[in-house]
Order: sequence, then structure tokens, then C-alpha cells
Amino acid sequence: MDGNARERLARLQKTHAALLNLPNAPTTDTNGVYQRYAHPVLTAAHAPLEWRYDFNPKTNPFMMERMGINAVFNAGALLFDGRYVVVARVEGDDRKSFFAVAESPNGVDNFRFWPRPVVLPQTDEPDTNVYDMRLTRHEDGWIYGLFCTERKDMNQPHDLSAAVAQCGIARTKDLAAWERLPDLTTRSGQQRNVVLHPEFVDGKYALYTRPQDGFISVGSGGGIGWGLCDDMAHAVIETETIVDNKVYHTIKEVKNGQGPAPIRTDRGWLHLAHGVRNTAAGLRYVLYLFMTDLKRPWIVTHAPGGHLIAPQGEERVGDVSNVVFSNGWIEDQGRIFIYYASSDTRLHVATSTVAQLVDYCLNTPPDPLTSAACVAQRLDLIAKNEAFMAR
Ligand code: M1P
Repeated sequence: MDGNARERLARLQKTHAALLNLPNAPTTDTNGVYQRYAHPVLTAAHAPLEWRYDFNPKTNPFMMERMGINAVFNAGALLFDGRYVVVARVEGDDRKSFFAVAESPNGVDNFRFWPRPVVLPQTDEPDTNVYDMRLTRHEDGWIYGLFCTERKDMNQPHDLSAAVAQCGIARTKDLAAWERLPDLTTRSGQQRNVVLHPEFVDGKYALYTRPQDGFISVGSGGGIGWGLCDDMAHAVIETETIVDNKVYHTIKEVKNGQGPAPIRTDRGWLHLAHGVRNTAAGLRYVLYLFMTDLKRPWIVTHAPGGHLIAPQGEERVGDVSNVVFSNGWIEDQGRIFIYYASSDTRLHVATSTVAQLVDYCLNTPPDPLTSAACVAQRLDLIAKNEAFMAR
């Protein structure tokens, strides 16, 4: 059996290396706004074999996978020492998520996990589950990772799915050693999708929040909120105001949430967010863009109607189907790499440029909220095209 185990390990290593070295290529189609790629950039199969297998044939004679990885998805992202780095949500077969750093030389393929997952220090109240880290390189010199920490709701001891989501905070200089700070305090019952703005505003740290009453349902809360705090080492937001609300019969009717930290452009802050609506088949998550004022990032200046990215083809299917979600993007000399996950299962990249995404925001009409008004918008476009072609 010893020989068989060694042979099987050799085969596993070969297959794994082939996957990691697989070149990625743009798909043939593009809508001119962004470019999808043929392959996901990270999947469960990209996780190092050392994390999953006991390599010793004496203790693992069948070379079985001992600790499987179920999914690799929602990743924070950062350009770090010239490399494209993501901090992915890695979920074991045991349903617990943890963070792991992976890097690529070009942002679209050859992603490799660092040898060990992130060791996240605990607060006095240990996390049951952590996920969806947003990375912000703040002008104070730290790289902050804000993430969701989930714990059992002790007020409902008999409901085993009753949980509380809050914003956990950690910071680092090198993505290897992390300092854990106390969780964010707000006046809302629960929080998810909290993101740190990269610059001070009025001398304070500024955060995008997502107040919610329940764990899944935002209830009477919701919308992308905005709040200021004096100190990230004891982050307290006294007042939250809603920047971008949920709206009836739109892509964000049920809830929405800020994606990664916004990107500064000449025309304002560029924001990526997710919007959720309900369907007979369950919740549908799509990504959308909007822009806010450079000096007052809590004021929306441009809100193109509809989604930027919706799940397509195989992206539609996974552990939580019909979902695209993004908490990481990288801007590198005008190019933008959007890291988006599909159906809580795998991570993809789509590329664009600041110029394209700003043009999209400035020139895509807002959602006019009724069918008749949508027809009027299209008639206007058709009339302009007819006039242009008749010249
Ligand atoms: O399952 C879809 C997403 O659901 C949550 O996002 P939100 O709080 O906006 O509903 C998160 O758990 C996210 O990780 C997940 O991808």
C-alpha cells in the first residue's frame, strides 16, 4: 500500500501543479465595460495539498484527503510589493471559513496560496466563523482587514441557526502578522459588509456599514451606511447615515452592501457594491457601480441603473446559487482587476480600466423605476442612433 500511496500522491501533485500553472485568457465576448476570463482564478482545488492530505504513507496508506476544502471565494485584494494579492475566504468541509493569502504575478492567473492560512488573533469573545475581508491601505500607514465575525445568538439558545454578525477588525503591515482590534461598535443590532474608507475625512476614520436587524434579513435596517470614528483601536460609530438605500423593484430591493474600498478617480470615488433581490428561486445577488463626491464620499453623484455583473453560465451554480459577490478589486496604473466570486463557491477576475468604469457611471442612465420610463429611455437612445446614422 505504501507504494500505491506514494504513486497517488505523485499524481495529485502533478494535477495540482497543472491547475496552478493553467494560463487564463480573456473570453471572446465583452460588453465593452469589462472583460471576463475563461477560468476562475481560485477554487477549492487550488488549496495546497499540504492543507488537505497527510503525506505520510504510514499514517495515510490510502492517501485519502483528510481535511477537505469546500470552497474558495469572496476575497479582499491589494497590490502588495508589485504583486496581485488576495485574502480569500476559504471554507473547509466543516463549514468554517478562514482567511488565506494568495498571490499572482499578473492578477489573472498563476495564483498561489502562501504556505499557511492567516492566524487571526481572537478577542475576548471568540469568533465562530469569519469571512469576507475588505482590505484597505489607509493613509495612516496600516493595512486594515475588516471582516464579518459570526457568533451564536445567545438570546435564542434553542434556535441553532440564530447568529449575530458583527464587524471584526485586524491590521497588518505585511499580510503575515495580524493585530486584532476590538470589534466595531455601532447602534445597529448587527453589521455585515463594513468597509474602511482609505482616507481620513474631517480628521476621522470613515466607514461604510450595513446596519441590519437580523442575521440574514436586514429588516428595517439596510442600505450602505456611513459613519465616522476617532480611533480604529476602539472603533465606535455613534451615528450612521444611509448613503445608498435599498429601493423597491430594483436590483437592490432586499438588501445591498459596499464591496471593496472605493477607488479615488478624478471624477469622484468609484464604488463597487452588491445588490440583492428576491425571486421564486431564492435570492439573486448582482454587482453594481456608483460614484460619490471626492470631498463628501457620503454623497452619491452618479448611480447607473441596473447591474454591472450578474451571474452567467457556470457562475450561476454553487453552494448558494445565483450569486456574484465582490469584496476585492485592484487598481494598477489605470487598469482595474475586479475579483468576484460566484455562487459562494469560486473566485473569478474581470478586468477593466478606470476610464471605462467612470465612463459607464457617468453615461449609463439611472434606473427610472417604472417600465414606461424605461421604454422612454430606450426610445431616446434609438432616436439618437437614428439621427446619428442619418447624418
Ligand atoms: O450568500 C451570499 C452572500 O451572503 C452574505 O452577504 P449579505 O450579507 O449581503 O447577504 C454574505 O454571507 C456573503 O459572504 C455571501 O457571499
